[in-house]
Amino acid sequence: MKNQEIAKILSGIARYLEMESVPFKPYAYEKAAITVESLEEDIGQIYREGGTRALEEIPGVGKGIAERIEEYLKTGKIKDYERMKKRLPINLDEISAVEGMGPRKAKVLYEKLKIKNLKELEKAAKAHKITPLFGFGEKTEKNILEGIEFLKRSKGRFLLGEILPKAKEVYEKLENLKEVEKVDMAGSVRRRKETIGDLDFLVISKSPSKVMDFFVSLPGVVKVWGKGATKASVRLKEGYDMDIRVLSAKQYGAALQYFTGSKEHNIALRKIAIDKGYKLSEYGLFSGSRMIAGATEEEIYHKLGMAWVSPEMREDHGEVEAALNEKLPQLVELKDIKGDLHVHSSWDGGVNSIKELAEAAMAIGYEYIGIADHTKFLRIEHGLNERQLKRRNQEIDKINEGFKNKDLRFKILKGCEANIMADGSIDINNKTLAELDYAIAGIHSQMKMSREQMTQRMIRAMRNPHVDIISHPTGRILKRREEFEIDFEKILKVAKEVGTILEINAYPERLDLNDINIRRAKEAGVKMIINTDAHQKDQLRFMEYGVFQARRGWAEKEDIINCWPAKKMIKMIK
Ligand code: DGT
Ligand code: CA
Ligand code: CA
Repeated sequence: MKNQEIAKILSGIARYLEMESVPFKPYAYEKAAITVESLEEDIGQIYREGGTRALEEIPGVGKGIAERIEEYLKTGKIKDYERMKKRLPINLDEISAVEGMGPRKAKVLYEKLKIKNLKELEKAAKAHKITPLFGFGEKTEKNILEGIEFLKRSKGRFLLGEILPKAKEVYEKLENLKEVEKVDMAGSVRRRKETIGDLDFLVISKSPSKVMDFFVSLPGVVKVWGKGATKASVRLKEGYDMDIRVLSAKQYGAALQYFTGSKEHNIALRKIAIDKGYKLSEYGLFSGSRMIAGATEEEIYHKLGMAWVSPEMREDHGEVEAALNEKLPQLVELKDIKGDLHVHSSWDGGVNSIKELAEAAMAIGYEYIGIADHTKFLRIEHGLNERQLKRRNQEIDKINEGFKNKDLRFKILKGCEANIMADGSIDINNKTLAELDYAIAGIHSQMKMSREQMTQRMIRAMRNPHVDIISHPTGRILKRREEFEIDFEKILKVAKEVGTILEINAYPERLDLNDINIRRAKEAGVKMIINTDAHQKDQLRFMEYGVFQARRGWAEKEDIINCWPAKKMIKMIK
């Protein structure tokens, strides 16, 4: 599949066009990149079967873009793009990864200071060479250095959302190998941690050497760190590593338990074993020299006097005590989700029409979908004003009417994702908010406020009786932007008091609330909702990442309002 490569190039072109200040086009390319990236079909296949015509059927792909995709599929490159890169040889991946550094700023920095990459940017910021430039104040220099520090801290870790699909591909290939009796992912990817250092696989096989040969010659392997009789480690072209171990069935459970981690969970478990006079290792649970468990994880946990613990909870955050005392939560599951209330339609520049989104939601088996278009403050996101919202609502009413006539129980809910202004007011008037089924409000600007100010800002928004849900409550973007400063305890207190629902945003870069905040909200009795923030229909499948995060935060069905019966949920948000 060339989808990812092509998406990357389209988004590269978008950034070059933005550097050149070409109007509208960057947006179109960016949008096409998002679509191609989350396309489930192989784009090469689409082209082979239907030519550029078929490519143009992909939402967001027009004639020009289709031709460029064709050029890439035929020749392996796009001439225009190569020219752009030659003219402005900037490592934009590096530079624009720094929060606040867009393509236009990168261009100024290249033209004035010949800055091409992160290293040169850091050097220039430290030497205060950026301040004297037009439009780059002293604060920018500080922000750049903070941004670079943040990047360094998250370096070498990959988003679960980008790496899990790849892990699944490898998993399937191993599973289909006839020498493989059983395969599992282990490590942080099995625990569904939001970022992943490397992938770990465990396999049962009687012919380990065959499995080793297969593993080190998987497509995309660019380096073999090591290859032994039963274990191997490789580097993939995308920059991450994968480890594999082959085991016998007898000790597979012990190895799976050990290599799933976390290390902290394992240490806690080993202590329980010692207290019982046993010894626990990756080879099994032993009483003296006699192995008393090892084939499955379940028997190991049971022999230790505890219930099996879901991998997402294995962080030594109290799960060991809970498992000993039969107090483990009934974690929420993907199949419990009945709908998604944070979806952007073509009204605010999203890719799909409301009808297409509704159909996609029905295909998943949802009972409802909530359209939460951006509102007017967010001009770059084509935010809607009061009048446009009204017109959009009419369209929704009409589609809903059609569903009713066809006896479909499915419903589209009228929402919005309004903007919380710096003073905590909402950018849409109360009258219009009252006409919606629900309103989400979120912070999208001015994130560098003091903790006190930010807390008051959020609280004021929550106290607006028309605001039902706060989207991505801490504003973080993984590997890019730290959470903003906020007194989360206070937020929880007010949320509990006025019944505000906090969002678990399932978008892979956000996953906001994070696991720890989810746990805190649950304990404070604050209700949450898992939403995808999809900007196109294929992104509705991001829901699973939100569910993983919710499980890592010990959330149960009753904590998550879109697991409730639809009627009860609607009553809650009205
Ligand atoms: P990652 O790869 O950084 O996202 O995180 P993990 O948890 O996948 O860590 P990794 O790949 O280094 O090791 C996989 C598991 O193996 C880890 O979760 C627990 C276990 N493990 C590795 N090293 C140690 C160790 O020194 N002590 C203990 N108790 N367990 C270890
Ligand atoms: Ca790992
Ligand atoms: Ca590893």
